[in-house]
Amino acid sequence: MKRLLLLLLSCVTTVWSVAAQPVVSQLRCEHLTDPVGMGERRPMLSWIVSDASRRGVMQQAYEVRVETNGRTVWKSGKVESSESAGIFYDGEPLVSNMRYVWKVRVWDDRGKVSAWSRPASWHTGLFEKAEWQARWIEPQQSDDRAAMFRRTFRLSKPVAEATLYITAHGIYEADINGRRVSEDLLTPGWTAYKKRLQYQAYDVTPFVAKGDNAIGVTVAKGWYLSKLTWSREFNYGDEYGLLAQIMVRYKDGTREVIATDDDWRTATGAISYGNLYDGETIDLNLRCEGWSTASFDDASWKTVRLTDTPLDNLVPSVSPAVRVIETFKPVKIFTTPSGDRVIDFGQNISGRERVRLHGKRGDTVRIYHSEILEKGEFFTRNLRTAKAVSTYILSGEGEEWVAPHFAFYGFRYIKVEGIDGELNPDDFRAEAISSATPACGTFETSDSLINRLQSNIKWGMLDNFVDIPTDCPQRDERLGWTGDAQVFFRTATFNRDVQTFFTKWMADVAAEQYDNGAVNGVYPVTHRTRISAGWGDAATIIPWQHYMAYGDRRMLERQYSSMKKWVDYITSKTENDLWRKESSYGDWVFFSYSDDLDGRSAVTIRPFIQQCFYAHSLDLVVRTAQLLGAAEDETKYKALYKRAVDAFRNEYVTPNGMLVSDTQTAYTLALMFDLLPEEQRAGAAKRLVENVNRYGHITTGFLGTPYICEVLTRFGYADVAYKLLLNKKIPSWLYPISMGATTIWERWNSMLPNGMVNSNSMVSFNHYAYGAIGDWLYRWAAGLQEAAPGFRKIRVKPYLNDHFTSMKAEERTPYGLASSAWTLDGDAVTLTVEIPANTTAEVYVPSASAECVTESGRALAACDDLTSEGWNDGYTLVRLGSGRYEFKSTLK
Ligand code: RAM
Repeated sequence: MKRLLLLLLSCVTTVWSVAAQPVVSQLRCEHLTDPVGMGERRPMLSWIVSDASRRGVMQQAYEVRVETNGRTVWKSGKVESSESAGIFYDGEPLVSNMRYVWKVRVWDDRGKVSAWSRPASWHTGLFEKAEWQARWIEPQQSDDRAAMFRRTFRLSKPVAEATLYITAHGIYEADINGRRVSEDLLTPGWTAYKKRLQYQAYDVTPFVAKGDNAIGVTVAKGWYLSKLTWSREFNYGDEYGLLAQIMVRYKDGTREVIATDDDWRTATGAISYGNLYDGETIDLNLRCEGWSTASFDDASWKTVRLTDTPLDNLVPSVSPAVRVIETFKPVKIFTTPSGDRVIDFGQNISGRERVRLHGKRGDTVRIYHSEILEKGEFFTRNLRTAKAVSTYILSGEGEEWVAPHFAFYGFRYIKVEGIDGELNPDDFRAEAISSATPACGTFETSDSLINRLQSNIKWGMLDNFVDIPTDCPQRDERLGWTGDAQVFFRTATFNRDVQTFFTKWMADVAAEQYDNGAVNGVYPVTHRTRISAGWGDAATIIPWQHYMAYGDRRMLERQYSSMKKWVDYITSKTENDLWRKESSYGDWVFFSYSDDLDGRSAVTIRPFIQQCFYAHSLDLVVRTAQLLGAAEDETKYKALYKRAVDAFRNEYVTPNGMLVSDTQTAYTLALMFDLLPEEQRAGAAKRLVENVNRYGHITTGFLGTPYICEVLTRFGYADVAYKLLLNKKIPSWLYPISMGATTIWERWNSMLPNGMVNSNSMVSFNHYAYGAIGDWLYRWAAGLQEAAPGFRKIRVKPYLNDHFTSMKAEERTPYGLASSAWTLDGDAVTLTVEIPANTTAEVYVPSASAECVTESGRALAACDDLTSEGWNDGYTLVRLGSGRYEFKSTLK
């Protein structure tokens, strides 16, 4: 018994002493977990420190070790630093196509050292173009069928490591020895192909072996060959192309490369489609069984054409590819009044159906896609010219599951044609696809409608973050609209970790920015759009907000010249410091009446909006110049900024503080961007409130919507912001929910209260822009904000509202999980916060006085693990370090 007790005691003490040490986890290289094909020569490393056993944990020092093939290439030694999110590799020069394994340990503020972390790795890409032995191959075929390429190869010795480097003109799927090498979809993704074509790298060691092997790659049209935009006038080229090489290292250290060359063979098979928008056809009778295995007989296949296409546009992928992220089962199968057989999957998604087919040889099954029912009928008018149909021609060889490989659709409903008898729910699935960015935030309240709104915001985002941030996933558009991405960016950062997703896309913005600095409305560029305020400003706003969210200033370094070019462009268009001439998009889809006899539509004149964004972008360039130490630029742009603001005040603000456009968007932008003199701000906020009360609802379009609630809250009208949030009548965020929405709509009235779809041709049920309210939900309502770039300092300041009994925001910051959760029971408040190690926080506890606040049952004065700084304007301010804290207080 005594022994047992002793044993127990020693277990307890070991657990205790282990827990009392810092722990290092979640090692990432260039923000990714164990990336393959990483292109940086000095990659950025980061990790997360935690220690649940105590509060106020700070890293004091770290040590990193990196090795390759058992040889150490970097020993950082013990470095005194609290930095854990931006350490640059500083060892021996990295070699291409090599796997590096690294680990880290840290010392905390008490000098306690952690154990070495579990090892993580990165695998370098190809640093030099000369390392590509592959040449582009083409099938010499120009019909709508997907091209198949194959080659057998013999590996003479046991393999230590094999890596596939691959890209295409079109989108590809690669198999080795009959197995798909990755779950990635739509690769190589969409970029400004002429300047930047991504290649992917995959560790294919488990796929190959000594002896005979085969690789097979299917290439379909994708973004490269499809005619894009509603006018179907743009594509990059008319020939499929493949560039690939498998780099093998044998166990004896020798190497071999199997590359695209004239030994490859090509044919067409089961898959065809005319266009990305129209959908895919699979003729199961034309399948080539076993075509990516070595024993397949390809005697009837054609030779390929080798081309001299230069390789200088190749860039490594930096961001997770598109994948299936969730699968849905049918929630309802029914026949519409006009006889269509329809399946409802319950959620509007981007993706594809997966269907189990059984039928006779030659039977044709068609699956149509739609986002919405109109009066109970399957509705496709809003797809415009996109056919969005999958066609399967059956082989009659028993039942099998099929799905499109290279097409995706925006849909919640499918219409099924060509299947006899009852539709069996077990035969149908819907697979949602999205760029596989890590989930990082959650937002939840006591109101199920607001939770539905949060879900719709999240799905609107997932459905539209399909390799690039698109406006919508369903109609003949699906383009990378800058304005939409700009207004939604902050909300995006709260829901998913989008740092690499935007690193990739912003590189395309910079790559295809016009020579005169003008920023197009869509990237990659498919056509010249209007050059517009709020759209072009994606070039300045996204890099700056990216830095604020993630703290990685390389985004600003990379984009800095693009940012300057954009404001220089605007400056070149100004007269007397006013940016007036331009046909911009204004406050796109703001609230208006179709028959506006008395002028109640909420029109904000476009030159006003332009001047707001001109000044704001200048402001961001000034801040960036300051940060990057570009003193001359700073002086130059500061002067321009001052002139732009003065011109704004002279032109658009009356002496009494009314704005020339007396609209919600006008006051919101002027206040959000700090354009009014101090003494006019409170008055402007009052006018904004009066305007909201006059209408009784929101009237903002894309540009005012992200900020209106923030501005109201900042100026003391959180109650009005909540009124807007909770309004259920059209136009409002909750109206679509009352109509059954599962995503965010393009227009406040995409569907009318009578159940009819808005008669306009531009009416999507999956545009995320209005979902930009999400940022306010996290940062103001729940009160979780960054107080320094990358959440190194955190501010928790919730705005309570008695419509709710609880609200909670959680966010995986670069330093770990932070959260703010409040409950309200009459006047009694509980505020629970969680602050990650290596950060500090200022927490504003809603309270009637500092005296009524307790933390975990203790009066603030008795807490030695935080500092209380007294009460002001409804809040008691406390400063604290990492840990979980529970504050209680009362509002009266
Ligand atoms: C529409 C797009 C997008 C918007 C532009 C101006 O075609 O759907 O949402 O940014 O126009």
